[in-house]
Amino acid sequence: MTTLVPVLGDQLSVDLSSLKGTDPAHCIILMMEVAEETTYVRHHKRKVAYILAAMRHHADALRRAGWRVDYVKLDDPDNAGSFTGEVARAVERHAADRIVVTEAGEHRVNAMIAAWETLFGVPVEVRTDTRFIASHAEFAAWADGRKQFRMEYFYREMRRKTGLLVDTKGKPEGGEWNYDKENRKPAARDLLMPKLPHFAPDAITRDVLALVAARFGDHVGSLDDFGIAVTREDALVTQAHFLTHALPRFGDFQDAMLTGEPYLYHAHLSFYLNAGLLDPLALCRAVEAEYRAGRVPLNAAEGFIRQIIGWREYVRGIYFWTGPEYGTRNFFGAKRRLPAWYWTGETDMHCLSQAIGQTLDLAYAHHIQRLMVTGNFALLIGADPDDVDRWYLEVYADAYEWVEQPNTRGMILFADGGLLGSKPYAASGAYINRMSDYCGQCRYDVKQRVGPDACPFNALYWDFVARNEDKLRSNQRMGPVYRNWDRMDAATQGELRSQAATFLASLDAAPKGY
Ligand code: FAD
Ligand code: DLZ
Ligand code: SF4
Repeated sequence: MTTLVPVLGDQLSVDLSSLKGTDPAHCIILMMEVAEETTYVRHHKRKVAYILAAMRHHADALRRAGWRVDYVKLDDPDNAGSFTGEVARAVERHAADRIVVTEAGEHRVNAMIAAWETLFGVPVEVRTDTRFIASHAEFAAWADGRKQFRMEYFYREMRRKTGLLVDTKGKPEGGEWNYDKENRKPAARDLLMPKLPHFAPDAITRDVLALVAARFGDHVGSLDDFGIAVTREDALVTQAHFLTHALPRFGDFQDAMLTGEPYLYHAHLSFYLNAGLLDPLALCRAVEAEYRAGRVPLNAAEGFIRQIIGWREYVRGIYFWTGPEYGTRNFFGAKRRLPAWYWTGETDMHCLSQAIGQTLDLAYAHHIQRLMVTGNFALLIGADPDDVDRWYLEVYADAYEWVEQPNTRGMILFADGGLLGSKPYAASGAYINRMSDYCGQCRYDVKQRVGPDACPFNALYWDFVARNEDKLRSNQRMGPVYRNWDRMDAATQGELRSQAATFLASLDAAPKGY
């Protein structure tokens, strides 16, 4: 009797559901580095290096814990190149008579898994991924029959379920469920801004870095100064560092952006949460403990917990509740290709060159850069959601489709027509100017709306509003925006639209990324 347990690259958790109740004496864990996963989009070099290095370290950790692990490396000459091909070889090699696997985070991979029983003629047990707080059934029970989804109501359910920041009478700590309005201070430069821990690559990671440099030289991004944690122990060091040094100010400066400061008071924990090195609920309990000990204010603790048990769970719920059809939605019928400079950062728009440049260096940008800079620009120019999805999936080391797609297609592009959020996050240059120091260092003038020096976001914003009037005017939350548009005289409206048309024509004439 041999049970084969395939463990995927984002399932690097010691208490993975597929391992629970499984007898190590009768089980082989299969871990596979496969070309299909490394290239189904052209992942950032740092992302591939992080995942492969974390996989290799996790295999060692599992072995130390008494498991038998069969690990197939990317450069193994017999490597079949896909999960299905490698599972086929392993079933044969180990005469496996059963497969147990934790469900995958992408429909694409779950479709592969669904075919295994027929292909290999052995029973396949697919287990729920218990690392999330809401099961698919719980999300469906919340979602079914609702005309409108709002993260806030789902989030309250998760607060009640976990008891996080809820008092003994079931009331939210401090009287409010959400302190979002206290999360919007613009950042000021501060010499005490925390520096992220850096982990020097060991021999295993150095091997992976050499492999990635040799094999994925044509993928975007840099491997320079690679210092990402690739073990659970080091991920826990980063978590502890965040709790002490960044969390206290996370709430105040959650939406802020500063030139040359990629992290500010953000956690940089999504890489580890999504690959399984850290446990989201344990992290939230640690955050709550910091608040209860009086070391962090409520707006920080609540703001952070909301991101994890609110947004993170909510986007996953939407991805699985809607199914693969969600990835085809295109409410505005947008079809503009992304410009080639999304892959180089070479643009005069300082906010975009900062957000993209740092993404290419680090495979990381914080939420407001993803949402209000690269995302906002993609929305305003009418970028094709397929291009935008692919770009976000490629460039961020925390990107797997379950989390990337609802954020991209739903949150930034409103391509789902308002399922995830109630109105598009469209903004002119004024928002970026308020929340960052970018505009002061830009060749464009954020105060101007037309003319050669005008900030492109300004005319693009009004053009987006006018262009999509038939789809958006009836949206109650867009009422004030259309009232402002209506107050402008026809000449002003015409100037704004022609300024945007000139800019868009120049984009269309420039090289494209895909
Ligand atoms: P912090 O700002 O410190 O937040 C703490 C944690 O909250 C994050 O680690 C993350 O786990 C969670 N979180 C916060 N917001 C979200 C959200 N909207 N959705 C899911 N989790 C959230 N996050 C990913 O993990 N993978 C992605 O592929 C991804 N793609 C995104 C694409 C777009 C267009 C946008 C707008 C957001 C995306 N996010 C994604 C959400 C968010 O930007 C990142 O989780 C965050 O920037 C990670 O950095 P951090 O760990 O420093 O986060
Ligand atoms: C993202 C990724 C990459 C780059 N490489 C591998 C790999 O070689 N082997 C593996 O098991 N997983 C990899 N992954 C993560 C998978 O793509 C991820 O597990 C699935 O998409 C399911 O979310
Ligand atoms: Fe970005 Fe406009 Fe500000 Fe330049 S002026 S940084 S383009 S918002």
